[in-house]
Amino acid sequence: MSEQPAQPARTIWGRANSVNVQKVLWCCHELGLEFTRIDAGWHFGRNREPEYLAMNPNGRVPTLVEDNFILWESNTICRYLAQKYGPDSRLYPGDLRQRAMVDKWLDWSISSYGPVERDLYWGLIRTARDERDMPALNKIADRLGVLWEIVDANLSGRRFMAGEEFSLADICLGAYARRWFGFVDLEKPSFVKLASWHDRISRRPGYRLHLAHPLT
Ligand SMILES: N[C@@H](CCC(=O)N[C@@H](CS)C(=O)NCC(=O)O)C(=O)O
Repeated sequence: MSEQPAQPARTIWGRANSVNVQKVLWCCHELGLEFTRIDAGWHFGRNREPEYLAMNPNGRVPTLVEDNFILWESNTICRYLAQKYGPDSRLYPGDLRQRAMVDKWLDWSISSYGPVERDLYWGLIRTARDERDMPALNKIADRLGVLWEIVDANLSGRRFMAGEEFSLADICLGAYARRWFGFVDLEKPSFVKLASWHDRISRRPGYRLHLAHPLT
């Protein structure tokens, strides 16, 4: 009987309501990886302390620690985990063109989508109702609608973002999609293919465990 190689001691630093932490938690679930999570960031603090800054000089979450190996940047962490522990290349394909299709959405989500969404998330979810600037928030929702239209078009004839197989592209964009579909009180365009993709990925146990809880 072949023995499974021992898993390293794995710690993920970061609060569970951070979109960037959620991607990594979901990725671990898809790969069957165990971890200990330590709350850090925002009201939990810790991320400006010297010990944390020595691991991650950005003072941001998440940070992954495996034995003495330390890694930050959520999409990089997901890529690392998928390559190291997903030998069948399920989440991050070995074929370079297939892989590039995944990378494209990882980069797009963090460079084009995330920076626009941030102000909406804070202004809507983390601001008291009577202090919300709804006209400004609806303007951001319009900009995000234009971006989701690109995603919707990409899903034409594809079950998942990079083709027929679920991949890191679905995790990294799916974490943002969960928030988009959870936003209420906004004028949002609706997209059929986007909604059915989100429905498909939201049935995965990793999504249910790490993303389905209320937006906070
Ligand atoms: N590009 C970085 C961004 C990390 C980031 O900005 N994380 C946010 C949470 S989503 C954070 O650390 N905010 C400060 C805090 O929580 O105190 C990544 O993807 O890991």
